[in-house]
Amino acid sequence: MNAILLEINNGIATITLNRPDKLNAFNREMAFAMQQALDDCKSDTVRCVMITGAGKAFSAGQDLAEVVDPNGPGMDKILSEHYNPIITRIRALEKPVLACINGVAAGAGANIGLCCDIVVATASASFIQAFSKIGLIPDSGGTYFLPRLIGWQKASALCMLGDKVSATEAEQMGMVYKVFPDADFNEAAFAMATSLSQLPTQALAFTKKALNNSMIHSMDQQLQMEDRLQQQASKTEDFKEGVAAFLEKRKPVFRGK
Ligand code: LHQ
Repeated sequence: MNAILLEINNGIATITLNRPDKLNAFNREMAFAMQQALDDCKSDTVRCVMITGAGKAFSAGQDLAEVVDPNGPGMDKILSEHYNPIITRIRALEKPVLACINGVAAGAGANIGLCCDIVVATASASFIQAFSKIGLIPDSGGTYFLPRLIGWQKASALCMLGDKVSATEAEQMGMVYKVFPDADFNEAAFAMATSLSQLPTQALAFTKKALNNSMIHSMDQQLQMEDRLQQQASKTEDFKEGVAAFLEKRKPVFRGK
């Protein structure tokens, strides 16, 4: 059974974390397959990426059995070879990545979700910075993204206490964009992915680049970057189409070019 499934249809790539009997916990094989799937999403045929989990969980993070396996990859490799390349790929991918949190998201599983461009969750989902419970520190970008998403105090408390946060609490905190009732989740998440796949993909890529850099830039640097990226956006076919459609009072058809 493939630990990662990748399906591409009508501009939407769906990456499914697929070890349901282990709550989609990551082992080395799965981490490499995830990196490959994200690389495959660089194709121009993809204009939006959805990441979700098979079965009842999104992901329980690192497969803890692999950590203690004497034939396993070893602590020195797990972050540098498994998770960090996944996080950097998601942030560098020049298209929107939508995390569809379909169930519990713990440890690195939670943080892979939280580094995505938009995070939606089903009402029964939950998030756990499970690390302190096993004597580790939040990784996979947890100490980078969480304080920026929800503020220092809440991030600090969640990272230290490892409290379970419900989808509704996560939405209130700003960790999640929207929560949908379980019965509507698949349809609502897919509708959002469809909208994203029909937007001007290059403008979204430039937006993502600007937001990535806003984490580290001064205001002046950011204003200069917006200027540069806006000029690039204004040279796309989609910009011409957007303005023409507005003036002609019709719906634009963006092609991601
Ligand atoms: C699992 C796991 C799992 C293996 C459930 N591994 N089997 C980076 C650097 C280096 C090393 C370490 O890791 C990291 C990054 C990290 O992600 S560290 C954090 C690792 N994750 C955790 O500590 C979470 C561990 N799991 C849990 O706390 C619970 O399973 C949660 C809260 C996620 C779900 O609870 P339940 O819904 O009650 O499910 P369960 O605990 O009964 O689990 C179902 C099965 O899945 C069970 O197997 P079994 O054969 O008994 O049915 C678990 O053993 C297995 N499983 N998580 N991470």
